[in-house]
Amino acid sequence: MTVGLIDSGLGLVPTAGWIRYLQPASDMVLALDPAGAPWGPRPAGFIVDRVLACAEQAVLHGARALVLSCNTASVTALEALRREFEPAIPVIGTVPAVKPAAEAGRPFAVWATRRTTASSYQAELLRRFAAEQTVVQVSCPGLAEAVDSGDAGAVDAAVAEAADRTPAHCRSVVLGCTHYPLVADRIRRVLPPETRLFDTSQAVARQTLRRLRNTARAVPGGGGGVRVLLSGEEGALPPAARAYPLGSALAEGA
Ligand code: DGN
Repeated sequence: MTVGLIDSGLGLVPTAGWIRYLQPASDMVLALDPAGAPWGPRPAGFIVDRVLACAEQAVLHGARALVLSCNTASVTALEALRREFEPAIPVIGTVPAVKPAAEAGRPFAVWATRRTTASSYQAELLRRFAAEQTVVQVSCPGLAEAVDSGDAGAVDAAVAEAADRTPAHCRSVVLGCTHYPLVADRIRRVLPPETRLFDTSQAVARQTLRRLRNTARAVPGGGGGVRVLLSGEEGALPPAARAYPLGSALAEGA
């Protein structure tokens, strides 16, 4: 059974890593959109088109479940993706880990792209789960792009800027963009040591495997293969690909 994961860039790596860890035999198709990245600053229609194009390619290459491994795209294009592919192909979205952070009972900040922090989806998520909490939204312009680029200086600058705008009373930070867990160590360095970080990569991987088990046509097993699909003529992987777990699989699959 092949899982298709979709993101503009390396944000799909943490969830792909968890899927591989939890079920090593899963085959995966990773559909990246380097020609359209970054999605964060783009208009909604653009994001919907790119997500649907990535999904189509992933399905053509055998995906029998689709994970939209991007918060920006999930708050923008999840409905369109579901309309197009469900119920034949289950679609799993990714939204910031507001619920577990709120349940931890400490004031928290949500770091994400501006499109995510400004979305009505996010507003509703906060209203439902964090009404009694002190929540601060911090948009992090340029951070996802910096992660893809592998430029540590650019990552540190964007992280420092976000940390400056995070009030001291926030004792947890939700990493509300799938790229950010890849630089969690650099983020930890600039936050007070007791700060808890939340992200959804493990939960989304578990949910994906659950959905697959519940799909009547699910066939267990596979060879644990990874296939990488890249948009654009050149089809270039984000420069930082090799720096991360699964990066060598990404490089071999490309
Ligand atoms: N990884 C995406 C997210 O979770 O919001 C951001 C991708 C981008 O292109 N900015």
